[in-house]
Amino acid sequence: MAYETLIVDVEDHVCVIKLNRPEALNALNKQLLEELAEALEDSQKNDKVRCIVLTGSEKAFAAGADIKMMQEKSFSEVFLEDMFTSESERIGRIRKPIIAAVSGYALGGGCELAMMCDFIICSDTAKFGQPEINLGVSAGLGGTQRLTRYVGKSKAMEMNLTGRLMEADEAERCGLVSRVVPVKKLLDEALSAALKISEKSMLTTMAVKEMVNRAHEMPLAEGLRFERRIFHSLFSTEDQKEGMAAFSEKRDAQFRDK
Ligand code: DAK
Repeated sequence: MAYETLIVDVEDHVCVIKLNRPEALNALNKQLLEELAEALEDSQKNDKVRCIVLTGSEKAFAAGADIKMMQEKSFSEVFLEDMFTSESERIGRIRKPIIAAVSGYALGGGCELAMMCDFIICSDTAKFGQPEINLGVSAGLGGTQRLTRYVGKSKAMEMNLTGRLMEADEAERCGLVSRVVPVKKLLDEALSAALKISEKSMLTTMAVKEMVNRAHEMPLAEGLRFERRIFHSLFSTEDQKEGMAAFSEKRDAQFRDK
């Protein structure tokens, strides 16, 4: 499938999706988000793909939603068209793991898109922020909600109220990103994490993604019960037998997603 705003490449069980609107620092518009939702759904259906890496350019992962596209819109237009709702919900329904590889600006909707992924590896040049307040609006794709859960109220409030950008080292310190790597190694590091994930049982991988995400959605007691029940159910899989046999026999496991 050919896209105008994305470059998509599948190799070694990993689908790399590169946002590709360089003239606008990968600003997110309807076309880009629709194409992204479609590319992710294709990856979900494609048995060859076991992990997805979402990335941008060295200068910008994405500098936010497209301001020029939004500038003249009225309340009734954005409300009635329910701007970005279906695209973001489609992205949120992907069950395979998605790693965001972020270099340069991840601002507004760009920061929110990175936070929709399962974890973020960023380069030492990355800058995160929710500067919508400077435009007279607020975040609208999770910048007041997910960011608060990632970094706590104080930093999220400061970033949303002042528009201050956060550099990579601060993002790592406060848990927004899992790791910071040199900019030239960003894609290699993200691919190597993706390849590691690709070697696991897809059943377990998808279950674990769902379990960790529940931590944000459920009270602790419910989350722990959910985790325990899924853990129990994984004993019904051939992959559990294979993984534990491989350990005992001192060999690599050959998972079959069964
Ligand atoms: N939208 C449109 N164009 C953008 C853009 C953006 N967000 N960011 C950059 N560009 C364009 C610039 O206009 C420029 O285009 P030309 O002038 O060359 O035609 C080109 O990209 C290069 O940008 P600059 O010349 O500005 O590059 P600099 O290196 O000087 O500065 C910068 C880089 C990232 C600091 C600067 O471009 C900047 O401040 N950009 C805007 C950042 C921003 O405010 N982002 C938040 C956008 S608002 C919604 C949910 C969420 C949202 C909306 C709706 N719903 C649920 C409905 C999200 C809103 C946002 O993200």
